[in-house]
Amino acid sequence: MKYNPSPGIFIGLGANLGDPVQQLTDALADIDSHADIKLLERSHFYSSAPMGPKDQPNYINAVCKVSTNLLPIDLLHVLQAIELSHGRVRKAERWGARTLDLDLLLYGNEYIKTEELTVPHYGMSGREFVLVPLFEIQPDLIMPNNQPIAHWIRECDLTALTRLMN
Ligand code: A4P
Ligand code: MG
Repeated sequence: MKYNPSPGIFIGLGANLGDPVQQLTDALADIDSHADIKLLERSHFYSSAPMGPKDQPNYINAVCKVSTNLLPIDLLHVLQAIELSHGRVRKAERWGARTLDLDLLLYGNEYIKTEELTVPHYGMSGREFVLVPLFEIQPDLIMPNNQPIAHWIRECDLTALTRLMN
């Protein structure tokens, strides 16, 4: 079933170590400068309270929309290479602090479930720091469960989310 009216490809960006605004800015430039990826749109940056362990700094989050002829798994590998080039160290702790996290949120209308890749991203519909920037760039999005994104935004607690000037 089709859930995404404009079959875009959306990537979630997050960081809470080092200089998060700079890392997100650099990651967007890296995404756009890749030969097979074109950056179409990006949201504002948002400051958000950490989900998961609370003894970590606030995050900076954003979402971007791209076009690419890469297959989803190849796009994931490009995103992981960009994470590593920005000093990302994968740790055992779930939801711990990181210099850069790039999640493939949606790839058109595709459903993918392999050991390496789940699309739509499993956590996107419950996270205000994903939904609000996604809404900013695609307000007519119908989420994978067939409800408009506006419905999910209404359910969110937005008190710990602040839009930045960037
Ligand atoms: N993977 C499967 N599907 C995907 C996908 N759609 N996109 C696999 C990206 N990766 C995907 O990811 C673990 C594995 O997920 C990868 O090897 C990949 O094959 P990871 O980035 O190494 O680990 P992670 O990010 O620590 O785990 P997880 O569970 O994905 O964490 P989340 O969900 O990304 O959450 N609080 C705020 N305010 N803002 C945040 O951005 N982020 C997290 C991390 C915690 N708290 C946060 C935020
Ligand atoms: Mg991740």
